[in-house]
Amino acid sequence: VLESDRSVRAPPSKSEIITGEASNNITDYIYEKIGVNLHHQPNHPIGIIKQAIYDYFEASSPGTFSKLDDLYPVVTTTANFDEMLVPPDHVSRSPNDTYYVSSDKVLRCHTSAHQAETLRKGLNAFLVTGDVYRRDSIDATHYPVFHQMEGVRVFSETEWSASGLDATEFAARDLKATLEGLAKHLFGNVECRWLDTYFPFTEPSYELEIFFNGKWLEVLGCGVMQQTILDKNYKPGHRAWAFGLGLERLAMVLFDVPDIRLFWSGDERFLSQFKAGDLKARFKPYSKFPPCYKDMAFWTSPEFSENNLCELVRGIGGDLVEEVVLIDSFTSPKNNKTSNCYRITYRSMNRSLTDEEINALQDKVRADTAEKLKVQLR
Ligand code: FA5
Ligand code: MG
Repeated sequence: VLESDRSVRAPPSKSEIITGEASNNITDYIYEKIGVNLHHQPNHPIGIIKQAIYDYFEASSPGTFSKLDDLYPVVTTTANFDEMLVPPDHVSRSPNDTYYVSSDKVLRCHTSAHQAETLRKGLNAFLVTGDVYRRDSIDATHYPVFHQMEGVRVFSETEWSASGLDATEFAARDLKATLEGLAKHLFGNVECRWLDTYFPFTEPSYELEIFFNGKWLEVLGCGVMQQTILDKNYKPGHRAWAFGLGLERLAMVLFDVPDIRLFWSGDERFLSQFKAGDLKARFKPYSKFPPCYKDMAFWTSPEFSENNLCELVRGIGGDLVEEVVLIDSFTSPKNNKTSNCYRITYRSMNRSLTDEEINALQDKVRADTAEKLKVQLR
């Protein structure tokens, strides 16, 4: 069976994902997220926002966009990287950033992994929604599993020549107008800004940020598709735009959700506040339980990486971990060694934690950090 023909409705067995191969870096914690498919739950904020975006595209260009939301999350490195022109030495290919099933298969790190194959099916406008996986930092707006929606629209020459613009300018303008329209549809008036950025698969490339809880929050990346992707997988003589939206980020802004872990909590006090079609709901926090802070200092090693530390802490503390943040770092003039101090915040979203259980978790974090990350605790 081709990975691309498999259904997400039949989740993989554990041995298919945690393969025991040398390149495999997938934890039980991550395996358990596969097949949950929050975007298939109509009354969940992720399902609601998906539908609201579908509604916007249906209203503004009826019948234009095909919708795919059950493509299997294990993809080849070819689909995830090569076909998207990600250079061989790009950081996103590193096992520090991406979950590898085997040396040539990954848990997709973006829905762009399906762009080329969907173009090859001959579709000229589509929305692909799915769960994506990344080794990343830990805080209120980052989670190792989240949901993206990819959008692609292909134009033919008759469309841009009628506008009097060149093809790239035409596509770029249509893209920005489309996404600004979407932001208006979802949020009414919010403070937004466009930033120029870089993606290997688009040129020019942009990011959209929204002002939320006192900070600029990145909600999407987009741009005019690299012509070689389109020529190779669709047909010559066309131009296209593409975008990738972070659904959790949009849902956080829309529904006023302060912590990304809430989407996964399964807590009725959270879930009962949302209903299919209701974009007016605003999350009312239920009692917040007290946080518990634990600091850990160590001499780093050349191989040390923050993502490895986050992965290790998540593997032990699961969703009790709210944040991992570097609070101090200095290099000793004597031996030129660098000491880092990380603060780990533990907090449950539905109960009080006891000192004993946190201490037990933190002891394990310390022991494993020393042993597996090969650093010297201070
Ligand atoms: C991408 O993934 C590109 N594939 C997007 C794209 C598609 C660009 C098509 C151009 C054309 P990026 O890594 O910036 O880009 O992620 C896109 C969005 O995913 C971010 O803007 C953010 O909303 C969301 N996101 C990224 N990392 C996390 C995370 N750890 N937790 C939650 N949301 C995240
Ligand atoms: Mg980005």
